[in-house]
Amino acid sequence: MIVALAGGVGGARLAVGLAAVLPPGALTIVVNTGDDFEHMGFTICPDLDTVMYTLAGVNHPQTGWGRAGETWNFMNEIRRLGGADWFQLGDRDLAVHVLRREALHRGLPLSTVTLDLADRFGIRHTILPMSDTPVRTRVKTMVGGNKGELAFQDYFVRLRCRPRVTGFRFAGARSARVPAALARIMRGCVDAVVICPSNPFVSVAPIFAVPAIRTWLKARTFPVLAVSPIVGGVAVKGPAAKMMRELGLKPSTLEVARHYGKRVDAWVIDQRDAHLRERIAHLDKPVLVADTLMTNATKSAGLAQRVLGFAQQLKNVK
Ligand code: FO1
Repeated sequence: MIVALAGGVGGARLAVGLAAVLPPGALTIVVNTGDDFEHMGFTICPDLDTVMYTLAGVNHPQTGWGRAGETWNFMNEIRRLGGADWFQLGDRDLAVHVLRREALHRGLPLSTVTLDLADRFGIRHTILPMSDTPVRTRVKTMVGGNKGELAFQDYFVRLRCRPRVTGFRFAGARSARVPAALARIMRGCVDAVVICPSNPFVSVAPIFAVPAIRTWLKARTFPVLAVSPIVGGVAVKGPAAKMMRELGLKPSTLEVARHYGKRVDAWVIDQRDAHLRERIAHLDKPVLVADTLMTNATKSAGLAQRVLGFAQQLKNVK
C-alpha cells in the first residue's frame, strides 16, 4: 500500500499520476483539510475537491481548483443580490457543496461523505481526509507592525496571500480524529509514504499535526519520500516560496529538505536543482533527480513511476 499525503494543486497532480500507475487497492490519498471553512452554510473542502476533481478528470485545467467547463449563474445572481462574492462557487461545483452539506447534516463523517462523492465521480482509488473532525489552518500575520491572525481562505483568496506571514496554527489538530478507514490502513502493511509537492506550511504541516498520523510516521517501518514543492527557487504553484522568505528561509529545495528534517527519509528533486543533490545527500538523505514539472497526465504518471521505483530501492535497503 502506498499512502500519498496531498494538499492542493501540486499534490493533486502527483496523486493522479500515482493513481494512473497503481491499482485502486494499492494507493490511499490522504488529503489536507486545513483549508476547509464554513461559507454560506456550506462546509467547503478545497483540497479534497481539487484531488477528487483531478482524479475524475473534471478539474479546471488553468486554476487547478473548481470544475472544467464551469458556468457562473449562481455567483452572478449572488453578486446581483449583494451576497458574498469573494469566494467563487461555480454552478457545477455547487452540486458537490450541496451534497456534502446534506450528508454532513445527516451526521455522516467527512470520510464517509468523501468516499461517497468520489464514488459518484467514478473514482476507484481511496481519497480520505486527514481527519473526520475539523482542523482549521490559522495564518499568523504581521501587517504594518500589527500582529494578526487570519482564517486560511481569508488569507489565500480574499487577501490574495498579500499579508506577511509569521507562522501558522492548526485549530482543532490536537483533538483531530483520523477516519476509521485511515486508521485501518495505518495499522496495515504500508510500503511507503509519498509526500506530494504541496505547500509544506499549509498543506503538509496540517497533516503532520494530526496526532495519530504524527505518531504513526514517527514509529514508521517504511520510507517516507517527499517530492520537492520548490523548483529552481520558486514554488510550482501558490505562496510557498513567499512564505519561506517571510519565515526567514531561503526558498530552495535544500531549505525545504532541512525544514522537513528527519520526517523525510529521501528526496525527489527537480533536474533544475540537480546541483543541490550533494548538499541534500549530506543531510543523509538519498536523492532522486527527476523532471518533477507535471504539465500533463503523462508526465504525472512518469514521475509517479520513478518515485515508486525509488521507494522500492529504499525499502530494499531499509
Ligand atoms: N481560489 C481562489 O483563488 N479564488 C476563488 O474564488 C476560489 C474558490 C474556490 C471554490 C471552491 C474550491 O474548492 C476552491 C476554491 N479556490 C479558490 C481554491 C482554494 O482557495 C484552495 O484552498 C487553494 O487552491 C489552496 O489549496
